[in-house]
Amino acid sequence: MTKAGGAHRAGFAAIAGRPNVGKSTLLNKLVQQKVAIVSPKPQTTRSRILGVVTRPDAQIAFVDTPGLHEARGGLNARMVDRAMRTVADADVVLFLIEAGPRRIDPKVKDALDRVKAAKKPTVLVINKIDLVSRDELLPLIDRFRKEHDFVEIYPLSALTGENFDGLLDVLIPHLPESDPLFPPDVFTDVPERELCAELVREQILRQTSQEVPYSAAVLVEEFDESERQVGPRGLVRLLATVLVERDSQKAILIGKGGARLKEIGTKSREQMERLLGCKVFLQLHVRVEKDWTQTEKGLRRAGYGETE
Ligand SMILES: Nc1nc2c(ncn2[C@@H]2O[C@H](COP(=O)(O)OP(=O)(O)OP(=O)(O)O)[C@@H](O)[C@H]2O)c(=O)[nH]1
Ligand SMILES: [Mg+2]
Repeated sequence: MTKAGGAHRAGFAAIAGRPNVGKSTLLNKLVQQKVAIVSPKPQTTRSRILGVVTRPDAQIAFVDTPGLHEARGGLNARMVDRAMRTVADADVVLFLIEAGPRRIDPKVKDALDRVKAAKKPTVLVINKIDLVSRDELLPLIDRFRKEHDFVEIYPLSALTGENFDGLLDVLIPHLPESDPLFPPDVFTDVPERELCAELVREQILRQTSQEVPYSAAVLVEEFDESERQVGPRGLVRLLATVLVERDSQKAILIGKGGARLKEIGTKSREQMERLLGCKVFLQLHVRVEKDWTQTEKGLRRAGYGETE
């Protein structure tokens, strides 16, 4: 079914920008599901995460990306590389910034320069407008208008939903005429076990500090659905390993008498139960994989290999 007279449109929209500006929050708001983890720390997202929005007249496959930052090799370089590849493959790009000072941070300008080089129709989304007054917003819009020929400048708050409703209508005209790319009930291509691994990583980001979150990866070793059914009697058994880079990080993660790991397990299990719609039995182990963020072998072991 299409709008009277209009053809159906479908395509990919990349969500790009500096770390921590709210890209994953926006994706979850668009899809009305928690497909991407969110935390107050930068560099939360490490891979491309698809979230599909289906309407009668259009289907938009949004792709959340890791924040664009000055990466020096290893995992960080891989993250930025993935973000840029997603931008290169997109039909339209949402370049996200946070509402804030009128002066443009050189790091934001660097990130914008990379996106501009992809030569895609780009919407500037100014997020977090709940944190600023209208008087602060207008000069910012003027300032960014001089930086690039954006197809639109769109201020909103992904957190409160302020001014969110018209965003899809801004994007759809930039998608090609096409039949839907995904069945109407599909909202992501990330497998459930990956989503569960990310929920553990989210708790690590929230419950540890300094370098620990950046040295941790989560691997689901077993995902046993043999007792799965919807409701309180269903059960999924999950065995996950947290990789860290050093013994000292392992000790921090486990905590006194295992308290930290227990709390990470409890919180992520609650989230998994919400996601899967049944009970979850979660076992978490911690293993040291020395300097895994820095070597190709380590990245592969942690699930961030070249082709993954
Ligand atoms: N006040 C306010 N906070 C927001 C808004 N959107 C996101 N946040 C907060 O900003 C922080 C970062 O959000 P994320 O969605 O993880 O940011 P991201 O751009 O995906 O970050 P990376 O994955 O690290 O690149 C979190 O604490 C969010 O709750 C918003 O509209 N208003
Ligand atoms: Mg993110």
